[in-house]
Amino acid sequence: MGIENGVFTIQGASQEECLLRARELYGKNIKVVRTLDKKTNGFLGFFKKDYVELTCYLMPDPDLSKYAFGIYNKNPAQKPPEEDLFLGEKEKILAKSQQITGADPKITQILAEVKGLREKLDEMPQNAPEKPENENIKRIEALLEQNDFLPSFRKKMLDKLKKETPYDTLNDYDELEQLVLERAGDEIRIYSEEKHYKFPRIIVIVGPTGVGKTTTVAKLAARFVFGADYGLGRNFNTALITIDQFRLGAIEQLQKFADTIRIPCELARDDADLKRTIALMGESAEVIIVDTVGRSPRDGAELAYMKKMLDACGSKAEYFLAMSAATKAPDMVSILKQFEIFAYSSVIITKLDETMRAGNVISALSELGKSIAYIADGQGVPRYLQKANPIRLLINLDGFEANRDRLEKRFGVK
Ligand SMILES: Nc1nc2c(ncn2[C@@H]2O[C@H](COP(=O)(O)OP(=O)(O)OP(=O)(O)O)[C@@H](O)[C@H]2O)c(=O)[nH]1
Ligand SMILES: [Mg+2]
Repeated sequence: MGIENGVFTIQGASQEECLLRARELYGKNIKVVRTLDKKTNGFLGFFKKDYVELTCYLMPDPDLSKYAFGIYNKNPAQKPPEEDLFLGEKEKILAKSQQITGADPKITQILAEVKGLREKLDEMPQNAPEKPENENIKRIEALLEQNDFLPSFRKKMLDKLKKETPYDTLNDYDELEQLVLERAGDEIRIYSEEKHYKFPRIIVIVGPTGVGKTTTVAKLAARFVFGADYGLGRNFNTALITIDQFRLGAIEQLQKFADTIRIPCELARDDADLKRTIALMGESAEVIIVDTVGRSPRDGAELAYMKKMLDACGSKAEYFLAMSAATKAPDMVSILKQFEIFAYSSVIITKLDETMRAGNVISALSELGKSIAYIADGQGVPRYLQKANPIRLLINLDGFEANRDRLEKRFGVK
């Protein structure tokens, strides 16, 4: 047993024993190239014994000097550089392999493949930079950020685009832009109103301070009062209640509007008052809309207090959360969560006219799986309130050139 050009044979009772011995002698970096089961001749057939012979070669090791063989530990100063060592060793092994493997063409083939792989590796540029991001994807990424889409939404959208978009399309910016709009549109859930309500229908508008709740109550009321003109089939007897006795001029603001369109409007001061007013109004009104006090989403105690009072509206009451489109996406997420105590059916987005972004609305609603029922985009009553549709939000995305025909075909709304 000796080593020649990095190749050696070793014998033992089993393969494990051979490997153990080989490692003791030459370290870990050995590769078995052949295993042979051998038999001794014995004496007239007696004392015949099986043993195993391994043919191995030494893989290059930067610290070969520690092993007790041949050339490498002669003079450490002359130790060849690691790369030369490897290449020299490889040549020798390949040469040797031709002798060893004369009987085993498989090993020659494997070694040739290893050589080929090594050559390919050598050809690859060292420290190759990461594959550059497609320029169009970068543009889209910047636009999504500019439109205040939540980071999680942006990542989801971009991963999907990169994964599912054919290479040609990735290079076609206009097409890519439409795909992004369509996919963003797919994330928008529209609230579908029930067709048959048991009257009186009670609608309660909740939301943070100053988002336009009272204005929205007025706009909604006008839609029902002039229902025939707004595609509701007919006009509805409508009445208003406000529970806002705190804000200066709150009741006057609503009362003035109610007088203009000649519908009743009452202030309810506590839960008993609210219950009684609803019962009274319900005798003639088909729709009762309740305006509430603006509450900070951070004020959990106030929200809980208002919830307790609003319970007087009964279990049939439908709640809508009014939220300004000018709210930052993370704040929208926390508002959507904090107002969940009202179990709101859907969301009304107000003041869309005040912003050229809609990524916050689309992504925050999508993140929490909430739908959108109405969009308000102006101070005028009742003109600036419309049933929500994805296109209204998509065309509000800054920097995107929406192909309206295509969006209308996809989302089926004019
Ligand atoms: N630009 C724009 N302004 C709106 C819209 N809706 C309401 N406003 C304005 O927002 C301001 C506040 O509206 P309100 O309806 O009083 O808001 P609120 O939520 O009832 O306020 P609080 O009761 O104080 O919490 C008013 O100046 C409205 O004219 C809208 O869709 N677009
Ligand atoms: Mg108000």
